[in-house]
Amino acid sequence: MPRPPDDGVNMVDLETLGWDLECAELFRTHAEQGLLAARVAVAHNYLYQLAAANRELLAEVSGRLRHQGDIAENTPVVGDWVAIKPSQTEQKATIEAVLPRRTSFSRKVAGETTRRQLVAANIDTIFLVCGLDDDFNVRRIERYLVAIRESGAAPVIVLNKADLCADLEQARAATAAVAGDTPTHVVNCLAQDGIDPLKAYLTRGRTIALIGSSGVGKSTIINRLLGVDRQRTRTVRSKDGRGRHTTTQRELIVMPGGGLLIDTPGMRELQLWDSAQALEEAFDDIDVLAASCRFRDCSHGEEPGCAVRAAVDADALARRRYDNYRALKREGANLQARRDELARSEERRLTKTVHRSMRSVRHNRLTDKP
Ligand SMILES: Nc1nc2c(ncn2[C@@H]2O[C@H](COP(=O)(O)OP(=O)(O)OP(=O)(O)O)[C@@H](O)[C@H]2O)c(=O)[nH]1
Ligand SMILES: [Mg+2]
Ligand SMILES: [Zn+2]
Repeated sequence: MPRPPDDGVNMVDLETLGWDLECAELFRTHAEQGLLAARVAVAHNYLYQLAAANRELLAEVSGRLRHQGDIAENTPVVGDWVAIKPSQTEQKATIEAVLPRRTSFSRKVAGETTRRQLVAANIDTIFLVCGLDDDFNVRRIERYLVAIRESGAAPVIVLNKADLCADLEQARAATAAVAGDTPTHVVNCLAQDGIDPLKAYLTRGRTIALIGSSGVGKSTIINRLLGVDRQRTRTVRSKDGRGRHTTTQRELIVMPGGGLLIDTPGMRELQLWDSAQALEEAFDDIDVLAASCRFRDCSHGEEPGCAVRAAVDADALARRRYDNYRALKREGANLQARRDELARSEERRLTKTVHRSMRSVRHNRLTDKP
């Protein structure tokens, strides 16, 4: 829960939680109905821990909301602003509406299912945390940057575990080659090195989510920023327990000095969801080159006159970046095809249902005739 460690009474106002004029505008009709605003701190299966002005409370989604409209839009996730009706018993409330999201970080559900999973909402900045140990991988950074761009939040790259890096300059250069204008910070949590520059992002009302693979040090960074060990981190002994997640829930934490942090469990794999546009933005160097391709719809594969491939051949564009771009693009196209197929079969199902009910209406009318 958003519990400033030095503050038992928890005196936070809505602005501290990120509320602003835009929120107020979106909330206007709910306010007119006497509902209160709160922010989702933790989303359990059916129960939500909320932070409201000067208090925390538990809430459930109202039956009406659960059965109306779009499930994804109406299912609260961490970071969401919700309209609540407090109940008589002070601590419990019902969620009557979820405010439209300003930004949302999502990914495709792991595995074969074609479903989107919303990770967090209304994030301003995302710290993409990477470990500078053996696990360091710039291709993964490229992939995450596409997903972050898709979310609408501003990316910041945090290279952690600098103490475990044999060649820091090389790692920096490799990151710079894929980062574009994304700010990059190098951190060593053990020595508390590089933490202060991160504090500059913690301004009042700004929401920062930390994402990245398991074990890269997201929770450790939060503890360093807080100055107390609030988040559980992986113990040194279980270092070999690869793939085990120490953080198991997403959680919004109110920072005592201002700003909000969202800790998230590490992701084993990040599959992109809606990446077409974000991909072109994240690979804007390729996008610029593509303007000189002979064909406007050049896929930068086998077509003649491809400026992107020419740049690769001339060593002006790294081959591995080009390969990753093509792989991510293929992944996006495959997903789109599956989503289209799903939409078509849903449509067929609907059409069938409509026809069936039309037939039965017709049949009833005929039999009803005197
Ligand atoms: N050597 C070194 N170890 C670090 C550093 N930062 C964190 N660690 C260690 O890395 C391990 C994993 O850190 P966590 O903060 O639990 O990682 P996490 O990203 O939160 O992991 P999940 O919660 O599983 O997603 C812990 O044992 C930390 O002590 C660092 O800068 N250098
Ligand atoms: Mg963690
Ligand atoms: Zn081309």
